[in-house]
Amino acid sequence: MSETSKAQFDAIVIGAGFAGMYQLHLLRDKLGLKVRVLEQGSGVGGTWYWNRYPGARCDTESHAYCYTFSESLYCSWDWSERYPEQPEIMRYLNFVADQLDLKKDIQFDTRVSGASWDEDVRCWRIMTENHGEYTARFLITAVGCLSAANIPNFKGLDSFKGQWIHTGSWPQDGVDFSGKRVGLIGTGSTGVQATPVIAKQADHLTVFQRTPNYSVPARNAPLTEDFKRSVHKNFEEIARNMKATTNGHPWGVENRRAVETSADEQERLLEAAWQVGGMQFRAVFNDIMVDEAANKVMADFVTRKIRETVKDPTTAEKLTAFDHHYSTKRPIIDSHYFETYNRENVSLVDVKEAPIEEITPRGLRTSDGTEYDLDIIVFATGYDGVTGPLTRLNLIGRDGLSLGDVWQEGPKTYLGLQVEGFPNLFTITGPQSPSVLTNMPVAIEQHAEWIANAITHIDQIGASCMEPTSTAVNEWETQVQKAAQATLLITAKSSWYLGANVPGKPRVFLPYAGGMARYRDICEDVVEQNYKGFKVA
Ligand code: NA7
Repeated sequence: MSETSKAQFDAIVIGAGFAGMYQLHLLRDKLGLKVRVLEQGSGVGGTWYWNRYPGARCDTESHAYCYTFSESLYCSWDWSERYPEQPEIMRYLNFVADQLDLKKDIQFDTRVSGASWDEDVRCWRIMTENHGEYTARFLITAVGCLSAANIPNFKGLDSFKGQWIHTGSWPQDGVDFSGKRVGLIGTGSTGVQATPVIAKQADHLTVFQRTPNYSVPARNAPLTEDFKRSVHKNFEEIARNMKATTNGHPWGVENRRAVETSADEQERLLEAAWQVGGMQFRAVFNDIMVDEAANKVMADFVTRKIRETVKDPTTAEKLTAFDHHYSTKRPIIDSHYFETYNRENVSLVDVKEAPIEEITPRGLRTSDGTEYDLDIIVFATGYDGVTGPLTRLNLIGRDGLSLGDVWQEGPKTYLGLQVEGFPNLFTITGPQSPSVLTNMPVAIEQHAEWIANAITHIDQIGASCMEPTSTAVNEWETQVQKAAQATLLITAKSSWYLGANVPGKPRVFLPYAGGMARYRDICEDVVEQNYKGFKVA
């Protein structure tokens, strides 16, 4: 094969995490296409490959944070803990890649620098930084929703004499915190996970908090042999439930309204759910995301628990000065986060009151003039979520239009799967799909299967291109905004779901909030109506 023909593929997939691996399997092994996955990292794992920070762990229970397309694959893996830690997820994904013989078609250490649609030959030209150019009829992004780091543009960062790290690109060899004065900026899921672990190693840890977050105990624990056997035995039921629920988890929300429950009963139910811990805590009542009075029941309960846990009243006050309703920002579960503030070597600084003004050679200074001497600064400052990983790919569609330009005022897609003017581009868990509001592997499997079926359809009818119509895109945007407006999610003005964490990003609700089960039905209905809303030419 010549160098040129080697670089021609039916499909190029960008990213070798959960999404890219399954898409490769479907397109190569089920459809018989010539596929290549381009992956920036040196191994599979996607977001998990980079997120190696201390305490990195999934918030979905392990028996639901995995593929369910194959019972034999599901039953040939045993998880060790209730929530899988990053190294265990990496072992799982490597196991899957080996079982399905995926690695031979993944090109590692390959960063995509751009891609453009060539209308004359109806294919995508994909450029890489270090491995030349590829062409493919189909381009599928499997780049994750939280892979483009948000590093605030603090004045003086270059002058810092110590070490600074963003949690999403953690050094492979780890970071030694022993004897160090550590500053951690950010108290989202990442900061909340990292704080207790770093606190145990560091000489002193200062947490810089802009917005406090509600969090519920994860109650992580090793899994018993009985539990491991039972999930294998009940595979079908677990997989069926995950497909049927709004959130893609194997548990549903109770059919019970907080506002119709007596105060004593509310307390009893919440206390029991608090003891069980985890994301299910939200499932005690079905009105907390739509009714402010119901939501307040949860918010008050969690606030009281935090105040009971944190001994210093000033710190407790700062940790509970919430600016949003319970669970309207990404819900968090933790392992001894609030207890950590009772340690002598941990302090909390409110940077809403006095924002970080400058990073200095010795640490950082806040606007009230206080200087903090630090050896290491950890940026747990999150991501340019959902749209960032796509706009940073430099995708150019028909007529030289860039995705960044088309999405200047917020993402415009059809079903979060395709963008008008970008034929044959498919975006797994793209904006305006349920993605981050659901258990990701469930959303990923549904998208990858839908895309494989769409490609089969295109080939079966002898077409060459597929893209959405403007009408379908506009109607979907209305549905996405309506779904968000029907919930309290839209009220959390500091949420990254709305792009609020990235300066200059348009404030538009990014995921589809109508629920995974309903979304799946919509996608199936579109297919039944002969790919309604898509132009297949
Ligand atoms: P998040 O949830 O976006 O959290 C980032 C945190 O960093 C959050 O507390 C931010 O405060 C804070 N932040 C961001 N910029 C600044 C500046 N300039 N100054 C001070 N503090 C800042 O990201 P995570 O990595 O924790 O979690 C991402 C997802 O990964 C998570 O939702 C799960 O899906 C897994 P803010 O709230 O914006 O005021």
